[in-house]
Amino acid sequence: MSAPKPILYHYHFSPYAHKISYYLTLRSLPFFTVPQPPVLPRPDLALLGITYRRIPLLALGNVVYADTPLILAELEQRFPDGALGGGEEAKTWAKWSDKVFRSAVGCIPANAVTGSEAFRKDREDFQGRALPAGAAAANRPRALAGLAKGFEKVEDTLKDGRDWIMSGKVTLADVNAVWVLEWMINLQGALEGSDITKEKYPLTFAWVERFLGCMGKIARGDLITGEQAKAMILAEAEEEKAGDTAKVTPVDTGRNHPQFGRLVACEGGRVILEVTPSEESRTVKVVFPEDGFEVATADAAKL
Ligand SMILES: N[C@@H](CCC(=O)N[C@@H](CS)C(=O)NCC(=O)O)C(=O)O
Repeated sequence: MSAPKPILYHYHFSPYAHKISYYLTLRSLPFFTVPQPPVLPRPDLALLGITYRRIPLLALGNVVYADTPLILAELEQRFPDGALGGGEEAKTWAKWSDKVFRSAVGCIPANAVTGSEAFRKDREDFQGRALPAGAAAANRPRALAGLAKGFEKVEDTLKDGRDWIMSGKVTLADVNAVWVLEWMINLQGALEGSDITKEKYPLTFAWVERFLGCMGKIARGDLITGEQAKAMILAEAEEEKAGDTAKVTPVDTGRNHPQFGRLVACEGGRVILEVTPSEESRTVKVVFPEDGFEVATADAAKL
């Protein structure tokens, strides 16, 4: 049976979402895009009963997948012909880039789109802590030092002359590593005044360019509305399943926006919730990795 055409919920400047759009581009996999606002609320997701806030999300048939490593694993499995591979080493690079991302956020210049007061407030909710205006400048040297470590790691990996992280061909390791450095290189002002330059990290800058070159034009997907996406996703719904009410919460960011649903399975490193959107009898499944998420089950009343 052929896999359904993926539906990607994202906004164009989300670096995590780039991991997925770069992957889909490299694989030449056709997909739909439901553009999302960069801050809450996200009515297109509310239509599906999704309260988890992080972007990107990817739907395949009736199932919505959260968290980029899980999304990529699912795409590799569902579209095996030409899969990028990379195994455990690629997973290590995903964890590595999560860490570099935390430094990269501190290098976003104050005048970027993300510099507005509304954005700052939204991200306080996302981070679950105060982000006082002006604190970014004080934190910048530390953030740049963390980011430099990221560049050093890639420079060191490439020093034997290899073109790609795992040597001869592009794998998931490249996708998992490149998005965060590419974001910083191309975000105007992010590296300003730092010693993170082409001269200091020539192999890394060349690898980022090689990656962008081999992707060519980044695929944007066929635009659809949230209503159209909902219709496609619910058209595939199965009969409602029994299950305890559960709450799934990321351990790090976005903790104020857990996902509720009926717990239909928790196996193979995945947590599967079934969600009934309001005023609907049909359901949608939302899948999270166990890694990086807390699962609590109890009476609906107690959650
Ligand atoms: N571990 C998550 C992290 C995703 C993440 O942090 N995404 C950012 C956007 S780059 C986000 O959701 N920011 C808050 C928001 O857009 O609501 C993943 O791999 O999907």
